Amino acid sequence: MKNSLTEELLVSLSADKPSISPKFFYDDVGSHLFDVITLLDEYYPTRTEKWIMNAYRREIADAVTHCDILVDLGAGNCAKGSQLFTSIKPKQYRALDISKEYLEAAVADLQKQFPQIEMSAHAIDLSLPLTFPELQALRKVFFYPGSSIGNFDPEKADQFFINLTQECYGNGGLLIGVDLVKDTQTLNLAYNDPLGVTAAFNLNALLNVNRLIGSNFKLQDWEHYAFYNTSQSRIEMHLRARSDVQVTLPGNGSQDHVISFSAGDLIHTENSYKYTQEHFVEKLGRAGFTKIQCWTDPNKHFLVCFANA
Ligand code: AVI
Repeated sequence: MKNSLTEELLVSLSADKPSISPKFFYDDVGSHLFDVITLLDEYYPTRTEKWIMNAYRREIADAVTHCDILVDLGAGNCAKGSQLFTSIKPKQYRALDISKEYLEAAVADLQKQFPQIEMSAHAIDLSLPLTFPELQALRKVFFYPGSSIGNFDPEKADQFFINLTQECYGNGGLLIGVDLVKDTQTLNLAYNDPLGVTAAFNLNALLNVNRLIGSNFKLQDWEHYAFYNTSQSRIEMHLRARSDVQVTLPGNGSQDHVISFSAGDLIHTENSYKYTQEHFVEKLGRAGFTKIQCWTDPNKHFLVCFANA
């Protein structure tokens, strides 16, 4: 595990455009920091999605019709998934996330409140194909809220949707939330909050990498840098070197690897794509989803869709 992670990070950090995968954000500290981000005034997606889910609760439940199992992709603290329990009434709830300890604690809590729903928690890497042969006979509703789909490159998002339509076997669908294209100022502020929580979330990836592979990133050498790239319709998050920096990645038995960065060099940590409603619906349709129903807020800042497979 340690060796393959070291190898992965050595390749990504030594590339022409150095990067650290966003999956490294979500250790225990990072997961909690993300929860705090969702409470910030500047970070509108979470509360706007919640507003849509509440305002259109009945319509959404009608669109979903029947649900044998709610498969919560990227469940986090399970707060969003559990809010659907009373309206769509799943018989089973399967929570998936990258951060296992965090997820298990959340599901254990929830199970006490909803003993009638059969629940399980599973750690997964959503960048890999999903397969649920044991759920084939059930009507599955995949739930992917929070615009996490925006963190996939558009081609990867297409693959992800195709994977989900196949896993539904014609019986089920996808309930998904996605952030919409809007004015640049609102977007930039959402990823540059004055309290510095997003900066801490971004920098924490370095601490997580240090812990996982024994590298020696120092927080004081790096700063948070995020901006909206209009031509790509995406927020880009980077860590920018404050000075010339050398980082050592342990060689695990062989020689250590030293990577040099100059002041101003960037490590790309995340893209967060923003879509127009038309483009997003077209994307779902291309992947094989049908009867796509959409709901949005009065400012058209965020979009929720239910797409039948
Ligand atoms: C998880 N994901 C949808 C968040 C986003 O908005 O792309 C991650 C995030 N990064 C910085 N702030 C929030």
